[in-house]
Amino acid sequence: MVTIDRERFRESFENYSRIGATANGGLHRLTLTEADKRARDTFVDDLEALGLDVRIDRIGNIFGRRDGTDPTADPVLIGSHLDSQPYGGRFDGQLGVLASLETLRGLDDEGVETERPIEIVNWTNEEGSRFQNALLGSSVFAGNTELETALGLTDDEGTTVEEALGEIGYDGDHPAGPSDIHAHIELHIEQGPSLEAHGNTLGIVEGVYGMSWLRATITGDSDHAGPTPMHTRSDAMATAADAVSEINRLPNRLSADAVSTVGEFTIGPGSINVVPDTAEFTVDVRSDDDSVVAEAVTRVKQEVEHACSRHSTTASVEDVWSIESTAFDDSVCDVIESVADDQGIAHERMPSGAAHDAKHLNDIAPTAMLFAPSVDGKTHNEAELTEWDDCVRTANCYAAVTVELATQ
Ligand code: HGY
Ligand code: MN
Ligand code: MN
Repeated sequence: MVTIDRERFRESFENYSRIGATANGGLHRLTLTEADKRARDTFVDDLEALGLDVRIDRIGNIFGRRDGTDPTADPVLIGSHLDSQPYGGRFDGQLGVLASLETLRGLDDEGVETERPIEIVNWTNEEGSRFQNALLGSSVFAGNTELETALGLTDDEGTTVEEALGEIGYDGDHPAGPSDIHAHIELHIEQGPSLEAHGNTLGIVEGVYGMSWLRATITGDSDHAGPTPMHTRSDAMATAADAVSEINRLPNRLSADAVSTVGEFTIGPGSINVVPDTAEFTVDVRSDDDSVVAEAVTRVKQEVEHACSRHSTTASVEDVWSIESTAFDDSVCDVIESVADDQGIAHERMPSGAAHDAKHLNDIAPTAMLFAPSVDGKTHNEAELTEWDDCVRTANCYAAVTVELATQ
């Protein structure tokens, strides 16, 4: 039995939360930036302090390996991500990485040897905010994204993933690709309202929604805001505004769980008395049902087209990134449920509307996730919060499931 050391866990969490901390109590720790480097360096130091064999792969994923009594056995993989949204919370990703670290520390405290090796991981670019292919490191590891494609992705300044990895010294040389894993579990915050609403402490995550990211670029014609009659304008901003309000209404017409989000929006030339000639915006559409996501993508493109015809503008809509919905492994979910029952933790089975690296691991190993409750469901927000009791209780469950899987 492994017990999470509550105070050490808290101290570790506060220590990492100072890296890239924002004034409002959140994190600004975009992937492969200086702040991400400092979090990575701290993580490597912590792994080395545990005497783990540390390796960094070609896409910058960081692994630590704790040997088992049977070094030939396939390992159990635990972990999550340390990168954050531009103004994200301290729990998204970080909770899972630090609960994994405390699990290994707890095993050492109690001198527990597991039959299987246990590996811990920090994935590169889970968030997809700076380089818009989320779950990047885990998708390369699982063989779902070519390494060269991933290394060639660029941010808004034109910096490639490869350059950014080199700048922070995490351009590892270990091959980045699938290896044999017995099972993978990820602890993460729910980032939604269900656990709190149902009075449950633990979510047993049975799957992840499918999703698609698009980028629409509208082209009009700049004109004077004064003498140009409304009916002769080719206004890119008015076109985008029309399309976005329709895109926001789309989910209700498609399914109960469908969602759409326009997260980025820019116009040009950006002068108070000039009719805008360019507008660009992103769209994120999701559902547990891949056919609903496909329908949403088709409808988004149609709404843009209709808006262009109303405003005499033109548009291009780029398919940026997508993943299919995923069903996690029943047997791993069952292990989580039986441990939660043993520990008397109120739990429920649920899907995840948020994407997670576990989605890719599920393609190469039996995988499932554990959720800790989010206060008010708030996340991707500096006010993101999970009560410390809930962090500790779910981490204890996570540690026990890890040991259970490592002795199978
Ligand atoms: O977009 C997501 O669901 C995740 O936060 N990257
Ligand atoms: Mn996350
Ligand atoms: Mn996130």
